[in-house]
Amino acid sequence: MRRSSRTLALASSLLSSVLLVLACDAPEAPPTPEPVVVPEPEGWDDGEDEAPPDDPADPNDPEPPPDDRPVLDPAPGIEEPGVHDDGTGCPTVTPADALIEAGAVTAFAFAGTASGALAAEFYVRGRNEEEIAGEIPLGAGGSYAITLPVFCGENVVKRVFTNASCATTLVTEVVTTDCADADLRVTTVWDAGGADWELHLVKPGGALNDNATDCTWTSCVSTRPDWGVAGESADDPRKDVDWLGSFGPENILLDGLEAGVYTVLVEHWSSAGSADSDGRVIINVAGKLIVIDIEDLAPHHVWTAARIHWPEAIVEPLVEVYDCSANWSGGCRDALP
Ligand SMILES: [Ca+2]
Ligand SMILES: [Ca+2]
Ligand SMILES: [Ca+2]
Repeated sequence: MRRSSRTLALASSLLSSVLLVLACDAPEAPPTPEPVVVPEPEGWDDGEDEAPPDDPADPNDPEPPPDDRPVLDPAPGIEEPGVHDDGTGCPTVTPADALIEAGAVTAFAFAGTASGALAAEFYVRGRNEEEIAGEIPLGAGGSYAITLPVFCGENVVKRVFTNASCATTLVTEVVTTDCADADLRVTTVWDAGGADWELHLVKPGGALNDNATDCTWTSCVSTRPDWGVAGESADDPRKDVDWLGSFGPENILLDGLEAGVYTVLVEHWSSAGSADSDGRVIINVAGKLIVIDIEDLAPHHVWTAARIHWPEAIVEPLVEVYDCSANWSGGCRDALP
């Protein structure tokens, strides 16, 4: 007690000295003007008062993605091939391939087990910054099997397996050979409620479900329509990943486009699907990445997702939903687009 009283007395004396010095040294301050109060006009709210101030630039922030590119990577910054655990009680991933020499393919079947995982996502990035992403459905015990489009040359493939306490990222370098960098890749992914979405790429002047001008399951999986130069196959489209259940993905690639306007459409094919099924179309064209969200696509409805103008490589995202249930027979038979 005695000690603290002395300390207080000393502090008080020091404070007085400091105040005295400050008072002596301070220049004569001008009188503080009365603040002018401007009344708020009644009933007027331009919303500016609530706007948060702009954050000052932080020099430690990473560079923003160029051109407002959408972010698809579920594990940004994790690039080293191998398994990366972030958390505790992490899923056990087998096999954990760091490198896959896939050969002369445009798609690859990935399969394995992520024991202890409750959800999973994939991400593929090509050497020209092409990107796709989506969900990996997990079976019993965390087993999975999914065919993913891969790009020409070296790919970074990420599989991210999560549970309540951990995210495990498996990064795999996947190399394809004897390939060409396709001018255009169109990919669609959807959710558990979607029962067999169907991706279509219609050439300039073409029509939905016309086998000569629409690249889809009837025309473009085991055969190819002859687009571009007649008799030349390198400029024909290909649906290299087709899927009949939930989630997808489906993928169409085309190299050597004709001048004109291509149309991307998605049908919700099976009547067993949910009316509130969601998904997206991902377009990689001429170095651009365009992501178009699709919401509540009911069975036997058609979503016109984009028009692609070539050679300008301009993509027009669209929200055009068409109810084709009155004229559905192995696909929509009405005249679209
Ligand atoms: Ca399908
Ligand atoms: Ca051709
Ligand atoms: Ca929905």
